[in-house]
Amino acid sequence: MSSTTVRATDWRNISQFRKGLVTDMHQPSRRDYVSINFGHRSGSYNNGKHWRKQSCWRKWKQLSRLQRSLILFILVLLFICLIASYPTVTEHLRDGHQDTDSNSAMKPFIPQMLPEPVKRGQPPMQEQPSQRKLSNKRRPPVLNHLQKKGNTSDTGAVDKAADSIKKKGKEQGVISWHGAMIDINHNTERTKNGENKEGSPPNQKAKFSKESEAVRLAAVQEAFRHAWKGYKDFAWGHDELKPISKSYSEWFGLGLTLIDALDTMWILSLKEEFEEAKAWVAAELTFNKNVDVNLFETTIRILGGLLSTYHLTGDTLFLDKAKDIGSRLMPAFNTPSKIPYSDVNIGKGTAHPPHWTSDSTVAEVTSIQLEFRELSRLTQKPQYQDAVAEIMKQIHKLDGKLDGLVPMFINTNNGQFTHQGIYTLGARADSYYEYLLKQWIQGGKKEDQLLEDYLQAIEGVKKNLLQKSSPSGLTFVGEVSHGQFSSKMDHLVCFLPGTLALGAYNGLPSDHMDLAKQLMETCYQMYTQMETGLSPEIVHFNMHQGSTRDIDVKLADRHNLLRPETVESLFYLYRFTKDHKYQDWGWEILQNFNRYTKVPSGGYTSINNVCDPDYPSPRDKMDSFFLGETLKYFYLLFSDDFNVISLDQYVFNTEAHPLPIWASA
Ligand code: DMJ
Repeated sequence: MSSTTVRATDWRNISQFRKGLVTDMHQPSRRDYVSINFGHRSGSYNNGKHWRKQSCWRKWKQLSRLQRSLILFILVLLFICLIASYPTVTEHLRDGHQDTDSNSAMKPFIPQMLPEPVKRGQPPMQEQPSQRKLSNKRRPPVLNHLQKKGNTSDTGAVDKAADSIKKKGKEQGVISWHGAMIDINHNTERTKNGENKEGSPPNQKAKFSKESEAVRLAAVQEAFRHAWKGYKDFAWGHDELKPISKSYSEWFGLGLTLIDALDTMWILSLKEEFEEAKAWVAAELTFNKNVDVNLFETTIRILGGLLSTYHLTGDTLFLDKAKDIGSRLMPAFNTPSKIPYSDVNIGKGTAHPPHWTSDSTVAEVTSIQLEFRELSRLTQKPQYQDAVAEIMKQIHKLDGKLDGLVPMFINTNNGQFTHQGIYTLGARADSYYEYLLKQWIQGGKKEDQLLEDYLQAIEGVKKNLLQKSSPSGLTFVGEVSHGQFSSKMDHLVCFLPGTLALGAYNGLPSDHMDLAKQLMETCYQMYTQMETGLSPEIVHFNMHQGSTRDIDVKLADRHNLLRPETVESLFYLYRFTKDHKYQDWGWEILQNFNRYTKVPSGGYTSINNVCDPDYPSPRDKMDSFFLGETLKYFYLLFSDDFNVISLDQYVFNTEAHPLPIWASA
C-alpha cells in the first residue's frame, strides 16, 4: 500500500487497523447508511450490567465512519448556529472561530481588522463642542415635547374623505386638496442663496461657525477617500468592496460602486478620484456583456448615476453610456401586461421574471420613472418615457389599494396586484411613494394624477400606519398585514421625513412638514438609542402603556448596512428648516460610522450588531449606496451653500443621483 493510498483511506479504518480491530482493510465492518443506535444491541445486552460498563468511547468507536461524520457535522452545525444567532457569544469565541461569510477562505481574522472600539467621550475624530454625548443609549429619550404636541394620526375628517380625491379646481398654480389650498408655486420665492423663507434659523446659529462647517465637510471628504482607497486597492472595477477580506463581490459585473460614486466625487470636489474613475468608464466600461441585471437596481444606480454625472459635468461620455444602458434595459418592458420583468440580460436582449414567480416588486417597477423620463428628454426618443408612464397609469387605476397604499407585488402577465393585504412604507413599496412626488416635481408640477396618488397615499399612511410609541410618544410608521397593525418599521422608511418635507416645500399641506419633523426625530432615535449609535435594519415600537422603552430590536434585525435614508432626510429637513440640530444629528451618525464600521485598511463595512459596541461583528461588505448616497447626503447636509445641488433645480432619484427639474433644465 503506497503512502498515497494510506492517505486516501479514511482515518477510522487506519486507527482500527492499528488496534487490530480490522483484519481486512478492503472489507471494513461498517454500514454506509445512517443508523445511529445508542440503545440495545442484540447479543450484548442480557441483564443490563454489561451494557452499562461499556464506555462512551467504545460506543463511539463502534459507530461507522459515516455515523461519526454525521454526528460531528451536526455538532459543528449547532455550534455555528449558536454563534450566528447570538453575536455577543462571538465576542468570547472570536479567537479564530468567527465566520459569517461563506467565502471564509479569503477572510483574515475579522476583529483585528476593525478599529478598536472607541470609548464614549474619546472620539477618534475632532469633535465639535455641540456634539451630543452617546451615553445612556438604552434609556428612553426625554421627549416630553413630542407628547405635548398631540397625535398626528388623529387626522379626523380629512381621513374619512381620503379615498375620494376630488380636485376642486386649479387656478394659476393653486389647487385644492381636502379643502386645503395648495400653492404649488410656493418654492419659487427664495432668498438669494436659494434658502426657503420658511422657518428662519433657530437661535442656535451663533454656536456654529464657518469653521465647523469646513471641519464637517472635510470629514466627509476624508470618509469618502478612505472608502475609495479600499475600493481602489481591493475591488477596482468590480461591483462591491469586501473590505475585511480585502476582496470584492460581483452583482452585475459592471463596476457598480465606481459608477454609483461618480457624481458624489464631483459634488465633493474630489477631482483626482473623479478623473481616475472617469478614465475607467472611458476605457473599461462596456454593457455588451452576457449578464442578467436587475432592471430597478441598474436603472437607479447606473442609468441614474450616468445621467446625473452627465448633467453635472457636461461630459458626453456619460450621456453616451447612459443611452447605451438605457436601450439595453428596454426588453424588460416586453411583457403581456407591460409591467416590466425584474431581470434583463443586457447582452442578449432577453428579459424574465425571477425563477420562482412571474411577479415584479411594486417599488421596483414604479421607481425607474425619473431616469427613463429624463433619458427620453435628452434623446428625444419617447419610447423610454412611454414605457414607464404606462406603469404609473395602470397602477393609478388598479384595485387592491388601501386608501392609496399599494401591495408589494404585481403580476407581469395580468398586471394585477398579488399577495395582497400587506401595506408598508418599507421594503418593496417604499420608493413608489417617493417617485409619485418626485415625478410630479421633475415634470414641473403639471401631472395631476401623480399628485393625487401621492396625496391620497399620505392620507392613507396617516389613517392606517401612523402610531405613537410608549413611553415617549415617538411617531412611527408601522405596517398593516391582513387587517392587523404591526409596529414594525424598516430603516428604509426613514426616507419618508425627507420626502414629506420636499412635498411641503413644493406647496403641499404644511401638516406634511409637521409629520416630517416628528418622523425625523423617530429616525434619529433609532440611531441614538442603540449602543453603537447606529440604527438597526428593522425596529419594533412598543405601544402598550407601562413600556419602559420605546424601541425593541429583534436578534435577526440588528444589522446596519450603511444605509442612507436617515441622512437623506436630515439633509432635506436641514435645507428647509435651517435648524442646525439636524446637522448635529448627522455629525453624530457620521462619527459612529467611523467608530464602528471603518476598516483600517480601507473601506467601510456593514455590521451585524448595532447593539454591541465592543463587537459590532463586521459583515464584510460595502454596498455601492454608501458612496452613491450616504456620504453624498452627509456632505450636502453639512454644507450651508444651498446652491450646491439646489432643490429648485434638481430632484434626487432614489439612489441620490440629482436629475434636473425640467422647468429649470
Ligand atoms: C438604495 O439602493 C436606494 O435608496 C433604494 O431606494 C433603497 N435601498 C438602497 C439604500 O438603502
